[in-house]
Amino acid sequence: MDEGMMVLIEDECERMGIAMLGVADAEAWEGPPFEPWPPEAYRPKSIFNWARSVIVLGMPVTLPIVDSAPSINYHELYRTVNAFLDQSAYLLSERMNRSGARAVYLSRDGYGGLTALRHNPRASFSHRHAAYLAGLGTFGLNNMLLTEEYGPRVRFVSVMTDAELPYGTPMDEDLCIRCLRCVRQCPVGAVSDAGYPNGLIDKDLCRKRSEELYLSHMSPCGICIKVCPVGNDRERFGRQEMGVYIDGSKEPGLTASWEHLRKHGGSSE
Ligand code: B12
Repeated sequence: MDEGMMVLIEDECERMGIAMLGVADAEAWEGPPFEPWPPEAYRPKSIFNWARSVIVLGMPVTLPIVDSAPSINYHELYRTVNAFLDQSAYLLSERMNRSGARAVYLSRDGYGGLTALRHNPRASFSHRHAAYLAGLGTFGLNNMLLTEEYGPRVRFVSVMTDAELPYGTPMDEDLCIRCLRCVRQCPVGAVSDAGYPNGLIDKDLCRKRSEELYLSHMSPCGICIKVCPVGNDRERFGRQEMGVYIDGSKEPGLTASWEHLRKHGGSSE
């Protein structure tokens, strides 16, 4: 066990301002906890045969901005978080390489735009599964990994390394309460009530919705993560009242602010 390397990783993450850090055992992909599971070629040891650990970094998308989605503000926040995750994972991997380990980061997404997903709707590696195995959260009906702190409003990136690190294990408690809000409020009906992994979302319907929003600079959609009641961020921002997503007249001030944010910066203004 390389405890010195783990201290270095924690220090670097603290310095960079990383909100969530977890480590998964690269071997943990080999005994699938459920089916379907990422096939052999999508597992860490198939991608880099020297991989022993997968480090997962997570950063939140801030609730009041997700609340305004679809909007230019969520569009920009999404881009900011993506760039920050990739840069942080790159910096961490290079810092580890200078300290004698092998470390490689895989981009937080790994696809060249929505058109590229039309024929191949998968990336080469799934950060959600890495975060699950690292013990950062559990899968929700919306197919997202739900976390205690931010519910599904968190994005991930992974670093594969040959360092042997202290591993997390999947959480016992299921964080999804099956309230069906994500199922009922998805504007294109892409979310199934069967639950992950039996009810995988209709990726093509979701992708098409993002494509439409992209034309007005308001992608991605974000509704299935904003209507999820799970996450301590709801209390922090005083946003536990969920009815407002269905009936806006319950809190006219709040919905007026969302309308205001949506009216600017996109070509639909
Ligand atoms: C492609 C993609 C999309 C596509 C398809 C969505 C999807 N559900 O896969 C689109 C553009 C529609 C999309 C939308 C969104 N996404 Co997205 N997306 C990705 C991306 C780039 C790849 C996912 C992937 O391919 N994983 C790999 C495969 C192995 O996993 P899988 O699809 O679940 O596969 C299962 C089965 O299909 C089967 N399987 C997999 N491969 C194969 C192959 C064969 C041959 C077989 C038989 C079976 C099989 O096993 C798997 C396990 O059950 C990831 C980033 C990443 N690289 O991880 C982000 C990611 C999953 N997205 C994310 C987010 C947040 C979103 C959105 C909320 C964005 C938004 N709109 O605001 C929406 C939510 C949609 C939803 N509810 O699912 C986050 C999730 C964070 C979290 N907390 O969980 C990720 C991890 C990005 C990130 N870096 O944080 N996304």
